[in-house]
Amino acid sequence: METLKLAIQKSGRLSEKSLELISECDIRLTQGKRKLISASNDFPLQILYLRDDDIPQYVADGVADIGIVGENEVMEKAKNVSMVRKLGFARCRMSLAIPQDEVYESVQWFNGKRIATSYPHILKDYLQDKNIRAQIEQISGSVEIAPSVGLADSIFDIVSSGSTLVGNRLKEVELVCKSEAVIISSQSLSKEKEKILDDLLFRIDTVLRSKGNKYILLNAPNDKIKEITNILPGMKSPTVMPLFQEGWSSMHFVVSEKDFWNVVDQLKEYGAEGILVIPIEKMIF
Ligand code: PRT
Ligand code: ZN
Repeated sequence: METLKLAIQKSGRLSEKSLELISECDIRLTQGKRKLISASNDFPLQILYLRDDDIPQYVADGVADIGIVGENEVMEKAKNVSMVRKLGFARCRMSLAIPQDEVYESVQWFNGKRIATSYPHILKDYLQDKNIRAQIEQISGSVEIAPSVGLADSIFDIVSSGSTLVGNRLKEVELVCKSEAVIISSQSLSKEKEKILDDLLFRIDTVLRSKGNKYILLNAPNDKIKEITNILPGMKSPTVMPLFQEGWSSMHFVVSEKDFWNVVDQLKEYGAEGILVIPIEKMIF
């Protein structure tokens, strides 16, 4: 029996969520002694702990079969790997930023300027696309201090809350691309490994689907059941059960997180009572 090798980040922003996802798929890991590798007794999966920058290469070379990594690393390394799932965590954007007191009108500002970054390939493609000639200064960390120490005029880096930029008196002027954690896969998996990957993706999909949804239980006056059903987006038919108290029923249904507050406000207007909101562990279709 073959084992699928999954590379995840050893320690950093992606590590905890990557392990959490595996655990939510009900795959329990036996810890490797020095935490370089761990395996599972209940699913044919082995975990390799690596630096995130190395994951695309390891997957492209087949040392790992699949990996969880930021799209930014995949785009930068442009390896022969397939992106098989977006995972919805570690969301960030990749942006150009310049000193706060600079006047900025258009991307033409960057003509003839020096831009510090750890992502030279993504930046080069972007500049080429915009017809900008600039000098790329590749540095591996603390990109945001480059302008203040005179190493560059501007930076191209990952932005999340924006507070790092503000702390370094920089302003974000162009959003180049967005990124989130993704699963990448080698393009030459054996039939057996493909099957394991399909099984894993099936579990991951049920987890991801459930994350976006809530299960709602409530009591409603019978004469409002129709109205309540009409405000539930995409809901064909909620479960309705009579309560002991005459004229009232219990309704059960699933609602997506994005519609949730909107729906709750309307439910109250229709006289719904005892509204219970329950997280869903898995959703299987
Ligand atoms: O050691 P290893 O090489 O494995 O880790 P690393 O230090 O290279 O990566 P790590 O753990 O910092 O980030 C891993 C991945 O998380 C990145 O490749 C992105 O896909 C994603 N991610 C999400 C981020 C951020 N958000 C983020 N905010 N990666 C880095 N940052 C940094 C950014 O570089 C900047 O310095 O945080 C700062 C900006 O944050 P704000 O909130 O101040 O805007
Ligand atoms: Zn890294």
